Amino acid sequence: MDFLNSWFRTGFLHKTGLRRHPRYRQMTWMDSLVFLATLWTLGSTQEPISSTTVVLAGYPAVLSCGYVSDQPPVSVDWYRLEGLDADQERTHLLYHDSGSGTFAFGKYSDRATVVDNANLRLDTVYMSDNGDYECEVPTTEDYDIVLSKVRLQVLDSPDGPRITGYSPPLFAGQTLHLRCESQIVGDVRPTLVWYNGSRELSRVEPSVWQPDTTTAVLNYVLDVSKYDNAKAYRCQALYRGPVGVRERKVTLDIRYAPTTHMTYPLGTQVREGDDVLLRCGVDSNPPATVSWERLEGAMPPNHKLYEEHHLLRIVGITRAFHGTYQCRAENSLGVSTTAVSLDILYPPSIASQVWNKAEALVGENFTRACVADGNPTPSVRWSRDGSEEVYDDPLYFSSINFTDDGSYICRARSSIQDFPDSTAKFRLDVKGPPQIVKQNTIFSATENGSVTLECEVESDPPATRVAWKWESNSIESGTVGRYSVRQKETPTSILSTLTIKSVQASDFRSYQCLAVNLHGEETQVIVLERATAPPPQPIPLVAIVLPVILVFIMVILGLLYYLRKYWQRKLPWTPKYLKNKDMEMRAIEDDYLPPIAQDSASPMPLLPGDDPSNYYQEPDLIRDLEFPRDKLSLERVLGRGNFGQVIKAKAQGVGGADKPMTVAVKTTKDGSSADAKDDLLKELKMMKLIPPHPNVVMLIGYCTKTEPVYVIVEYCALGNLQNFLRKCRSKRDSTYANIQVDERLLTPRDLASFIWQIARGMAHVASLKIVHRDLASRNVLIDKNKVCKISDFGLSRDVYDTDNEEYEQKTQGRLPLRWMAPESLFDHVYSVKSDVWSFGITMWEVLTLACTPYPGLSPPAMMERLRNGFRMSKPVHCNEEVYDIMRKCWEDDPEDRPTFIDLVRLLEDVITKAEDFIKIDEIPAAMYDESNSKKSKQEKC
Ligand code: ACK
Repeated sequence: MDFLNSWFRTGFLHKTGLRRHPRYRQMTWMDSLVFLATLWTLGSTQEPISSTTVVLAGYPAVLSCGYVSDQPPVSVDWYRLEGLDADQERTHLLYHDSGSGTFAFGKYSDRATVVDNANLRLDTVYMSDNGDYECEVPTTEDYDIVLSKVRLQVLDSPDGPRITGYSPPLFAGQTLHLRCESQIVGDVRPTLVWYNGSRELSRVEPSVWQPDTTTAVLNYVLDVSKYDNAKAYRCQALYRGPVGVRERKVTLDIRYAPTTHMTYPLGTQVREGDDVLLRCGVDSNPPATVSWERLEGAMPPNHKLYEEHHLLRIVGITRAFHGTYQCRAENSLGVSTTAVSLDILYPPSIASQVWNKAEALVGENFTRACVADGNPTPSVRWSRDGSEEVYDDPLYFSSINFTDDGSYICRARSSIQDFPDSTAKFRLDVKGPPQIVKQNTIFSATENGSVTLECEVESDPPATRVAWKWESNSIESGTVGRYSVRQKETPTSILSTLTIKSVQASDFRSYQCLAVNLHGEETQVIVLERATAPPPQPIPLVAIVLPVILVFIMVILGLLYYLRKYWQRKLPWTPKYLKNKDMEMRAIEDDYLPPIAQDSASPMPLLPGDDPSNYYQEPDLIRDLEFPRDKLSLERVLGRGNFGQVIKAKAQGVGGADKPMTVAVKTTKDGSSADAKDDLLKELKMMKLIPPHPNVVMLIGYCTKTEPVYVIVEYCALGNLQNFLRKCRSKRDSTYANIQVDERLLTPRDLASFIWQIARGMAHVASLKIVHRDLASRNVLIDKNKVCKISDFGLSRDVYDTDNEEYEQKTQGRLPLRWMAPESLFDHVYSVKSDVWSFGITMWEVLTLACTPYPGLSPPAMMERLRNGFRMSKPVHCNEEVYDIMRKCWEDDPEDRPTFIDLVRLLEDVITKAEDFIKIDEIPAAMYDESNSKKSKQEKC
């Protein structure tokens, strides 16, 4: 009966709505009928929905029954309601819990449980679980029940994130407030994250939301710039469980004015003829329109625009279209421009007027500029045709000389290596009065013999007249009595000869050779002396056998002559020769000792060729050599300067000798200042301190008691070494073949010997603690035996050499800048070691046959270079060892330079192997060619 009542209550009553009866658990089927009849007559009563639970499909759900008590209920029944209203309402028991056990029915069987006394938990909900549920819990034994109706709303998925706050157009500089919202469904709360690309910008965790919050919100604030254009901002909602990640993104469209920059060309230097591509990089939103212009004027005719790519192309650009190219970009928000300056590079080219031939008069200043165009600006240097020396531009000659005659090449060179040089050449034709080439100015003859005097004239324009004059005679050509004049013309000179037959005593005199041309005249004094040696007697022809004897004698004589020449040529001056002679070697060593220690009894060092009788020796150092003026007969001027002159003279009774001695007399010129006289006296004072030495010009005497002051020194027939070397240049070919027939012919051995002798002379001077201060080849004299003698002592350098540009003007006087050591140039310090420096320069002069040192460099340029450690390079034709010696003389620190004694020894070692001392074949031809033979001492290499 119980079972029937139970079925009746759970099945029938429940389905019919009778369970809503407050006592339906105690109802019998009769009660039910009465109650149903009441319901039917009263109408149905609906339970209100007590709560709604929203869940996501796939997640668990807990439906609340609303039962609140400390005691667990007697039973719990959960029903699923079907149908929309009470009439149609049907219920399914899905869960039953009572003292006899718990039951879950149907599709809830494996996922429904009761938690917290009466609440129903579904482990996983499905979309099909959407609907209303009811729970029934009796509270007391009197069958009172608690009924609760719960609505379960199952959502497929949450709404997902939504972005608000952005509405284009947006302009750079504005602030953007982005908002991201996403739905919270029940317990399913998302984490919200803002991203820019993969970069996380901000995040909010689910725990911050209150239980009843239904929307998760995350804001992001941004000051936008143009760089945010096209950037995507993402908002992600991360749900635990099956929903997972939901995302929304927004792409910004930021508007801004254009900006421009030049992307091509990469450099601003282009070569003429190249194609040039210019590209303007434009950044703008909305897009800009782009145009090009050339600020200096018209665009090149051959240009093309590619608007789409903002490109400008110029085909084969020319230098005329250098300048600034500008690109202009414009949109609704603004304008921007950018420019590039194109520098068009092109090779050097020299303006054609440089090709003109130029003429200049001797003594004039001459300048010629070389105008060269090119980009980059080319460096312009001048050189002389056939020479390696270079000169700065403009080419400048102060007081031009015949030696400057020649072709000059201007070379413009670009710093860009593969641009070819541009060259132009012009001929400089130097015109001026004739020049008498000094050869032999003293001739000798015997009485009744005949003699031919020679005078060689070089002239441009050609000499209009060359004549011989003496007393009242003047002969240009032809024969007058015993005198006949002939002229032989060569391409470069006229050789005029005066032949005197049956020479008479009155013919021993001086003659003038006069040459005249358009620009002036020149006179040379030529002296005819009486020959001292008697002419050889003719060998009488006696008989027929005589020719045989004659031939025999001639052969012997020839042999003797040859041997004599051979030994002469062996150059007894070389150290090698001296080394073989003990006596003389000792003499050399003695030179290294202070000569003060030498007494008059010890032999003076002799060099072969020295004539001991020529030396006027005095035992005392401070010698009184006052010479009687009337014993001096002046002959001719050897050379003169502004204040002084050197005169050749005969001195009678020197050292008690019977024969007159040929001497040179240094004196002041008429009208020269008191300073000039002082200088000469100073030089005399210095010379008096120097005991005789074969390589120092010897003081023979002086006349100081009355005016003019005469300083008498030994005569050196070959003049100064500088002039001598320059004169020797033209004889090169025969010289180096060693066919020696003329004192002007030089061998490498000669040059070696000169250097060595100068070192010896200076060792002597240095041992006396005398500083020369002006050692240079022009101040070395050379006698007829090619013995070098140091001369020009004291401070009177300018007295005899005023036309010598080698003394550059300084405040107190002219200074030999090119010969001076750095400490003298820059600090005015002079010492024996600064003389050593000058010796190195003198050595260089000898080896280049007297080129001007630092060729091509002006004095300031030379000094600047010297200060920076520059030294002259090795003359091509001299060997390394010799150059090494020079370089030692040019050490910066004076202490590092050798002494003159060291130098004598070093040179002995080197020049004993004199064969390769100078490499003959490598001597630059231009240095010696015939045209140079007429060059003066201003010779530049
Ligand atoms: O080369 P030179 O003929 O030699 O020209 C100069 C000129 O005088 C002016 O200095 C010459 N000279 C100087 N001293 C002497 C001397 N002692 N013997 C011969 N010539 C001399 C020098």
